Amino acid sequence: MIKPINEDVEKIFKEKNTFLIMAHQKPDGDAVGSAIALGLGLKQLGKNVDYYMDTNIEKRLSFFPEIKSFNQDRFAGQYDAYVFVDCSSYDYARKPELLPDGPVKVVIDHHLTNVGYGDANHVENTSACAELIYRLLVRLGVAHDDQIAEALYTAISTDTGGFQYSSVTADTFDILKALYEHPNRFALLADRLHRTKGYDELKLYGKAIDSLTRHADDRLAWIVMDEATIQSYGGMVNVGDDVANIGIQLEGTVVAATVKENNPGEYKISLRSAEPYPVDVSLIADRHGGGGHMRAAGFNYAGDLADLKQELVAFLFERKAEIDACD
Ligand SMILES: [Mn+2]
Repeated sequence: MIKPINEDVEKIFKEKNTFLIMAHQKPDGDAVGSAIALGLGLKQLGKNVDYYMDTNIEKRLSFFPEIKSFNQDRFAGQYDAYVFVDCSSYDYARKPELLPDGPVKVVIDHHLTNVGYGDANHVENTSACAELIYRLLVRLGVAHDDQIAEALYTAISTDTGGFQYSSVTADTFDILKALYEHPNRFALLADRLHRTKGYDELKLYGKAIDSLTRHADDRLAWIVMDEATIQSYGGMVNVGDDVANIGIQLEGTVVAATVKENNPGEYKISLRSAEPYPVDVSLIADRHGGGGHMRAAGFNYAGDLADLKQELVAFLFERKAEIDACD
């Protein structure tokens, strides 16, 4: 049984005709896949769609033909609605500098830190934003063609580490079941999304592992990829989202922090927390203006890395009793 979607949100997609779709900065698989699945679905219904999206997308996600139509502004000045997918806050959205008032703002997201910054919002704790997009498309009567199915698969697969995280539910698999009804290339997609890496990318992962240190009685795994290293192996385009999952593989780790220096002194911090420990890393991300979930969160940071490390160590020691009780 596929669950419904917020009625106000559904109504806007039924009644309006021209949409600008946006997502968070540095879009991941869920952001790209959700935006594309929604865009293609709306186009199938004869609606007009533009995307305003970062095009600096990881290589493994760059195969969607629809990416070529990002940032074309074909309907600029005529939008009925602005749509934000997979974007936990308005500040974190990648949006035109000037977003004229008038169009209704719709937010579809699965981050519980999302306060609902739209005029109509559907925020629900699903494994990926794409679960909500799937449900919306069903409500709108969109037939899931191969491209839409691949976009949804990509989104859910990347946000759940290949359907492994605790965020995965029976609902997730109901959706997958429907996607698998189509002739599919999901095995090939899974390979591309989770295994295949370029030479530079794989070497960069090696550098990330080299930089790994442990703190807080080995409860914190700390990885730093500095700008020079990233640049010498092909730049940020080679830093896949899953680099953030390296530290959490280390036995005994409760929190893994991965520091990526985008520009000198400017960092993107990715946090992960391990099962079964009751540690919510979105609390840390929230303090720094970012967002996310209990097990995966992120934020931008421009301060001293030693201070950040100390903050994480303190965060873990505050929870020491609860953590030790889980061993
Ligand atoms: Mn997501």
